[in-house]
This record gives sequence, C-alpha cells and structure tokens, in this order.
Amino acid sequence: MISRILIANRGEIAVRIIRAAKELGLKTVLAHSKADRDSLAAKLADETVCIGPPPAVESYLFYQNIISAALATKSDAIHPGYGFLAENWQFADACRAMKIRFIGPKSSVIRNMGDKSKAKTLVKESGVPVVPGSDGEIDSLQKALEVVERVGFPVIIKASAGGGGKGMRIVCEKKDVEKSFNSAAYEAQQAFGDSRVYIEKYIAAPKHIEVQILGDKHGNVLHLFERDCSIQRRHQKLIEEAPSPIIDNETRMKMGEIASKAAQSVGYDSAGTIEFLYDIETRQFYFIEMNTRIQVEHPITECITGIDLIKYQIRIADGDKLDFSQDKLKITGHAIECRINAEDPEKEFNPSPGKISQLIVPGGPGIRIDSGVYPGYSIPPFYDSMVAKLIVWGADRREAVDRMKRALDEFYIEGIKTTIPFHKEVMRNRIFLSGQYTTDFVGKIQNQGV
Ligand code: MV4
Repeated sequence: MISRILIANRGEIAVRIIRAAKELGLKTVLAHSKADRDSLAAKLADETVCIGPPPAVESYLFYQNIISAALATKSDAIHPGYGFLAENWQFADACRAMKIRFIGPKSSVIRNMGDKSKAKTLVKESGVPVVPGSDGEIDSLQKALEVVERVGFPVIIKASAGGGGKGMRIVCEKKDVEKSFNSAAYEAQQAFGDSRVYIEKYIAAPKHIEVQILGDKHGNVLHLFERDCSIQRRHQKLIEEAPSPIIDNETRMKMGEIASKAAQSVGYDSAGTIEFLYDIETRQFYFIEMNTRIQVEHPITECITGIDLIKYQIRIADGDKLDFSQDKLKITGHAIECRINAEDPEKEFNPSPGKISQLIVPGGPGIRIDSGVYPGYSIPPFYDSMVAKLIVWGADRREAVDRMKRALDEFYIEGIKTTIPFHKEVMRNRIFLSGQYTTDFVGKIQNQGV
C-alpha cells in the first residue's frame, strides 16, 4: 500500500498533488531544486529533499537522483506531475526496478504512445479514426511522394518522437516535399535524437479537442468527456474549456466511446488524454496522439464531473478499482481555465520573471485557483512561466464567461507582467463568444485585432 509519495515536480502541480495526497491520508515528500527551496509546495509538503541545482537537467530531469531521494526518504511511490519525467518510460522502468510505485501507466504503454506514429497505427487497428496518411514511418523520399500522391496536398510531416509541434512541416507543393522531409527529419534528430517522421493530410484550422480517460489495473476504462483546447500560441495552450461549446451530444458520446476504446486497446491504466483534431467544416474528428500523463488543464474536467483526477490516479496506482461506471458520469455546467503566465502579452509573450510584490486573488462562487505562488515570492527564471491557473465553473457557458470576466477583474498581481490582459480581451472577443474558434485564433487576434 502507498503511504508516502515523493513528488518529482514543482509549481502548481506539486501543490495540487500534495493536496490530493493529504486528503487521502498519505504523507508527501517534495523533491525540489535549489531554486525552489522557498516554493509554496516546499511549505506545504510534509518533508522536502533537495535534488540538485536550478537547471532542470541537473535536478527535475536527473532521475537517478530522484530515485535515490525516494529511497532515502522511504517513499513508496513517485508522482511525476506533467512535463519533466512524466512521459519518460525509462524513468517509469527505473522506479519499478527499485520497487517504487510510478503513479502513471505501465512503462510499455508510455513508450508505445510516445512514438506518435506507432500510437496511430496501434489505435487504428482497433477502429479509431485517424488522419489519412502514411501507415507508420516514412524512410525514403520515394515513400513520401507515394503517400502525398495518395492523400493529396496539403500534407504535414511530423516527428515520430515529437508531439507539441517540434519537427513539423506543412507542405503544399510537390517540389517542396524533399526539402521539408529532410529538414523535418534533421530537426527531429536534433530535438529528440530520433529522425523518424510520418505524414498526414493537413487539416487547416481544426479544433483541438481532447478526451479525459481513467483506466484501472482491472481492465476498466472510462471517459470524462472532452475539453476544447484550441486557444494556443506556439503550441502552448492559454485557455481551455469543458465541454466544447460546439460539439453536439451525439458527437460527444461517440468521441468518448472511441477514446475509451483507444485507451482500452493499449492496456491503459491511470489518467490519460486522447487528442483529436476536429474539422468544424466536415464535423469529422481524428485521433492524433495520446498523452500518458495528468495534464495542466485537468481541473476543468474535475469541475464538470465532480471527479478528483489526482486522487483517482493515486488510488489506481495503488491497485484500487474504479468505483463508478460510465453511466454514473454526467456533465454539470461549464468550466473555463485561463493560464496566468509571467509573460508580457504586449511584448510577444516574453517571459517576465521577478518578485510578486502584491497579490490579490479572486474568490466567491465557482472560482478555483491552482497556483504555486504567494505574495513576496520571487519567480525563478529557470522553468516555464505559468504561475497560476484561474478556473471558473458556471451553470452554463454564459455564466462561466461572465464569472471569468469578473474573476480576471479581481485578480491583482504587482511586480511582474502577466497574461491577464490577454484573457480579458479574449473573454470579450466575438469569435471566442461564438465558440467557433479554431487553433489559428490567437494568431488571428494578434495580427488584426479581430
Ligand atoms: C495537425 C494539424 C493539422 N493537420 N495535424 C500541432 C501539435 C501537434 N500535437 C499536432 N499539431 C497539429 N497537427 C494535421 N494532420 C495542425 C496541428 C496544429 C495544432 C493542433 C492543435 C492545436 C494547435 C495547433 C497549432 C498549429 C498546428
């Protein structure tokens, strides 16, 4: 049985995991870098252990040190959070070798789903719709040209080891195939040490819709409906909402069932996400990737379902069965999350680390703030810039939007620039309010102020 969890992460997700663990009566050990000694998570954990200097490669990514820290503190489980080691199958393997429970799916599943081309092939075999393209990797120009001939332009070349945008090339003409194929493979080799690429038909301006999954170690898989994550900038999500404002109930149920099927077919246990592209013209959806971790935007799913995803992750890792069934789950109301980043939206979202001299956070009905900061806290410059997530729940989308506007007005942060002004602008935007926004939304409002 799990009794002490080592948290191999930082910031708001470390705080979130500590909260869930405490409510389950479990002890927490925070593994932190030298830069995070004074973090909120360090104050809230039962114990702390320093795992190295500020750079992540020498601390949060240095998994041998983290495993030593777990053994030294007699921790019997490790929660990896998101980012860092969360989707590192070697780390999951190393935990198992040391008899430490990795709070996440099996190492083999992390590995298979981390190979985006293989993941596609695997789920396609069980009847999940995928974007037309190559079956598996493309290892020659000739093969690339064959696929392009079959699916037609435009196409997108993606890195098998990728996800999140690196090593991607959009190709519109035959004469550009060779150059793009070579440069995508080169970039993939540089970024991931793996040059394999695959090809898909390019879907212009889709919605990014993802379905939350929970699976246990007894073969049960459930879905917790979808999130609309189309408001992104350079593959960083900025605003997410659940449910999607433009997906009808029939499509919702179909997507959920297909996502469950995809997860079941790969033997998934723990919390996970099935990502789809949704074409708003044809109303077709296509599987693109599976994420084998808890995600930043998980709270909006918690708000509309009443399910504590982190508690279930921990309980599932401990061998518990899911204690509810699909037909017990329903969507109640509407939730929106705005990511508050220490960035200046007026200066191309440049990082704006520094000391938070004053902080007043919104409150009242339907407001949740997941944050790793407090007044007087200095944001270290070594990590990503998200400092808080503002999550609101409303009885319907309109109430959620009105509540988000009100909460953004209450939010007061002095000392750093934040994305709050950007969020205020979006909450008033006509396209956002219509729900018809797609992944090109942020680019559109930045260029012409739609
Ligand atoms: C695509 C696509 C259009 N067609 N695949 C970007 C990150 C990676 N996870 C998948 N991505 C895309 N794949 C096909 N076949 C467009 C994107 C894409 C995108 C997807 C979701 C959210 C934002 C995006 C921004 C640009 C491109």
